[in-house]
Parts: sequence; structure tokens; C-alpha cells
Amino acid sequence: MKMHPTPFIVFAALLPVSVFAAPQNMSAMPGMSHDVAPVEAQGIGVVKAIDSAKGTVTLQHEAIASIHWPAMTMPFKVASPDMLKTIKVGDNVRFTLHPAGMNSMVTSIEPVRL
Ligand SMILES: [Cu+2]
Repeated sequence: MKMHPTPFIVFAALLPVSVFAAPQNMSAMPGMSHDVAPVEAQGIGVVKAIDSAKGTVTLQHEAIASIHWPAMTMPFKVASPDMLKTIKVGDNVRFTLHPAGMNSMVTSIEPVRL
């Protein structure tokens, strides 16, 4: 069962960036809830972009087996804008994710020295 299908990603890539500055209260967004998923998942990836104004980080993340995500590049909201101060574009990072499809939120992130 694919919970994070590629067509959705392609669709999202066509949307204006402003879509990703979505309200924090996702329960107020009908239709955005997805199948049951773990509360949190761990991932690793590379920071491709940071938008402090929108509170998002774009990650080229590796596959996340625990939630059946393939590797891809996608933007994530972060739980706190301060998290974006600890990383920069090009960093290899380890992150914790609250999975919710395209509304998934990164709840922690830290650079990894390879
Ligand atoms: Cu993804």
C-alpha cells in the first residue's frame, strides 16, 4: 500500500509555494488526513532549500521504510522556525517527521557529519 504516491508529489510540485505555508491546524483542513501512520518517523537527507518566512525546509530525503515512503525531494513545514537556524542548504541532516502526507511536519532536525 502506497501512502505517499508519486502523482501526489508531482501534483504538489505544480502548486504555488504559498500552498506549503498552510495553517498549522491541519485538523481544520478536510480531506487532508491520510491513512493510519506511525506518530513519528526518522529520516535522513540533504537540505535543498530553506524558507524562513514560510517556516519550511525542502529535503531530498532517502526512503523512509517505516512509513513506506520512497526517496524524494519535497518541502516540509517545521515545528518551530528556530529549527531552521541550525541547518543550511547542502547539509546532510537527520530528522524526525510527523507523517501526514504533504502536510508532514519535521519536528526535529540536525546536521550529520559524514
Ligand atoms: Cu517525501
